Amino acid sequence: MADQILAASNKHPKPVDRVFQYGTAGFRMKATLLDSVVFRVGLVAALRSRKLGGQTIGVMITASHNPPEDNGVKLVDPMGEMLENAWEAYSTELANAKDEDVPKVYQSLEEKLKINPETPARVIYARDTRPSGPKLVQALVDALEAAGAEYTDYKLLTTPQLHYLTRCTNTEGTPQSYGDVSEKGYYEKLSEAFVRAMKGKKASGAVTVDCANGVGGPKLAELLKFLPKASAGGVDIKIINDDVLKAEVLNHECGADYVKTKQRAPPSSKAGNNDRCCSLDGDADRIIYYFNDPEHGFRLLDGDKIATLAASFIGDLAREARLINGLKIGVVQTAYANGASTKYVEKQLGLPVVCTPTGVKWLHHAATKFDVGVYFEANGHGTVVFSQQALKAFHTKEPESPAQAAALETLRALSDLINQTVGDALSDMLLVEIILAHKSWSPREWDLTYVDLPNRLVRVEVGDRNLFKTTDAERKLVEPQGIQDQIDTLVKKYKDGRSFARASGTEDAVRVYAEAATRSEADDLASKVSSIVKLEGGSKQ
Ligand code: G16
Repeated sequence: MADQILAASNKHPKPVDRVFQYGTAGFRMKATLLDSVVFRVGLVAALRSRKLGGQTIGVMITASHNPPEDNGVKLVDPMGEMLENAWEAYSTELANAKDEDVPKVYQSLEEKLKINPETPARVIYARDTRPSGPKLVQALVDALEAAGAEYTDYKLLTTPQLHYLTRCTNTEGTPQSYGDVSEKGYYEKLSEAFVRAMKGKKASGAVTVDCANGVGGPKLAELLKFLPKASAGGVDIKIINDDVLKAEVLNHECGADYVKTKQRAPPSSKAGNNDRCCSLDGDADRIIYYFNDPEHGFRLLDGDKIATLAASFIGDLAREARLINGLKIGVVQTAYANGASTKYVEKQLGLPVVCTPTGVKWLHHAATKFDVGVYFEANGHGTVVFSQQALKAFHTKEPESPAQAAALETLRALSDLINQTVGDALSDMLLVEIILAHKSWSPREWDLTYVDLPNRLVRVEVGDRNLFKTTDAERKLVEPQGIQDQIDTLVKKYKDGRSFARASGTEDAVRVYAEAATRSEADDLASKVSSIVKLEGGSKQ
């Protein structure tokens, strides 16, 4: 096998002087630099599958919210979760090996991890709509063939669909079966659950969905074929920004990341006052809602607002179903969560909040400690996970009234609708639509649940982002030395001020977040902290 790996690897040479790192969501960079990385990730996928006794591993080729010329690759573990932490380091090691050392590093991992090379290796993969995708897929296939892995190409998928299919593949024919192993199975599962959860309720008005000109566009169009029409109990879903043929428009002035960071609707939006709108990101794992308030202007309903909406709704259902005392419900956030949302969850909803570093893998893990773990990053990446005990209770509790029976049925439907593997913009959108229909809420009523502290997110380009090291769930910098003291001194000068800086794991930049009692204070704090970061981070070459 070593000879095959070397011969195949020679077709995918590593760019000299490049150091690669498995970041927040796998490897991300300019697509032109990624060929050798994808090849080597293919080798890791084969090793990981063999290590897990031939369970299927997923590989997703996407750069999600990043610009069209970028691409990325990440691995999905058997139950649809993000790759186990230790394996990120093995991936990084193989990605950085000299070309001629690739077979040696592969074999040393095999030995170190006690992997039997005779065990079958199984991999499934998919990609988003970027033009660089097909060539990178070829690099992946070359690796899988050299490593003797079986593989299935799912072509174009959203990232959460690939996570879903990975879990379905590994649970097929078992009592834990997660669903039919097909893209169609995904649409059927979501639409059936949606119909059950909407029973007797009616959506009000239309929702306009900005698909970031990414893979979410065609996939949402496909999902619509399975959902009931608005006249038959469905939602009127209007799709915009679904051009996947013009590569350069992907994520350009549209999509969830644009709306969240710019705090404005895509310029192409033609939505009127109070119209319900949402934006997906380039691979449809994030969603942000918003609307234009005639009095207050643009209003953002971000991941925090989706989390609080979901937590309060599921909490109410659990109460109606008389399950509330037996279930631990909690919310998981990151440092980016608006301070007002954390306060609302703790004080108004009376639920515990856990803060983790950025990256779904951290949030997901923390959420599984609850029976109902609601996790969302403020940028709209999140989902709700249910423990086995919660699912059992939804299915076995004997209702004593029609209201209790209805609450239990909605809980069962939600547990089928919500993607248990990872944040999924399509499933999350249906969840929000269901909740708004149940509550007969417009986006304005949802927005009024609590008032966000004015905040600002700034992307600061520095000479070396790796100089910035954090602690306390990324809320404090330990390096460069002395920088946190400067930030602390500044923050004290602002009412309700809070600010932090951390190196991005998907972009070559440091992100600075600031919030304060007023818009001008939040902007001022963000700009001052950004200046400190720029100074300490060195100038860009
Ligand atoms: C990815 C991760 C998210 C993270 C985001 C930004 O999102 O999956 O968990 O919040 O990157 O990360 P960072 O601030 O480290 O750049 P996506 O949608 O790009 O896959």
